[in-house]
Amino acid sequence: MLEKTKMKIAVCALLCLYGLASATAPSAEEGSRADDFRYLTGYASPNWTGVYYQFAEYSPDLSVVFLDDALESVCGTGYWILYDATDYDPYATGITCHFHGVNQCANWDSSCSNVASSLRYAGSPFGLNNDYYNLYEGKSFRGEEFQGDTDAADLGDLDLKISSLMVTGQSGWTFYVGVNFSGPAVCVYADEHLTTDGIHLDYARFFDMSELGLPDNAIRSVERGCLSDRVVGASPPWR
Ligand SMILES: *[C@@H]1O[C@H](CO)[C@@H](O)[C@H](O)[C@H]1NC(C)=O
Ligand SMILES: *[C@@H]1O[C@H](CO)[C@@H](O)[C@H](O)[C@H]1NC(C)=O
Ligand SMILES: [Ca+2]
Ligand SMILES: [Ca+2]
Repeated sequence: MLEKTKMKIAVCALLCLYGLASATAPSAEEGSRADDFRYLTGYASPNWTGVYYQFAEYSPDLSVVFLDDALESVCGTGYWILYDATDYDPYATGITCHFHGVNQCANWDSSCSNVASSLRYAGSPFGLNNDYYNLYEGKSFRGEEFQGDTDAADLGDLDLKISSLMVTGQSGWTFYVGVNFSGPAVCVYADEHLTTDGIHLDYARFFDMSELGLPDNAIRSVERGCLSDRVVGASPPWR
């Protein structure tokens, strides 16, 4: 159970695709330093009340914990994506619901309240702000993923299928439209930088490939580092 009195409740950490959820009142309580454990506690009522479950891993079907279409508020750390359908909603095209923060709480707005049927995080399974990339088959981070923290000369089953992506941490990543690190490419650095009590979360997200200036379903390889003249975001230090 979360120790809510120690939780720094900051400004809105929830974001639906094109709208902010209602922000919570800032709390004056400044607790002890939290660790950088990634979690999302989902609550069945507003203001982080009611039945709840603390997620730490991918959850493709919220009915397993009796919270299908039930979440109205959340508290958490990390970047979490919630989907209307199970299995990360591979076929839909509407909104996905997003939480990003470090020990923050927020209420879902009406477009995301009582909607989520699956959820997962973006970023490294090994550490909150480790260098990592997540490539998604669908727009808005839907469907199957190709993810990693090392070079990938090809994307296996997701070759020529990538339609959205996220990077996390401090490294730049270069995404190529050719296999084996060939062809036109774009380098991406995190361009959003969150900090609470000295815990950092750096990320960049692209809901579709046009935001990166690449064609849809074109990425074929990934290399660590910034190896293209086309750069999105700026290299660290950021703070
Ligand atoms: C949530 O908390 C706010 C601020 O304390 C309060 O105004 C609001 O009525 C609460 N909402 C519910 C549904 O309890
Ligand atoms: C990629 O590189 C590997 C190793 O050099 C090579 O075997 C493979 O044929 C290359 N693939 C393409 C499509 O060029
Ligand atoms: Ca649903
Ligand atoms: Ca695709």
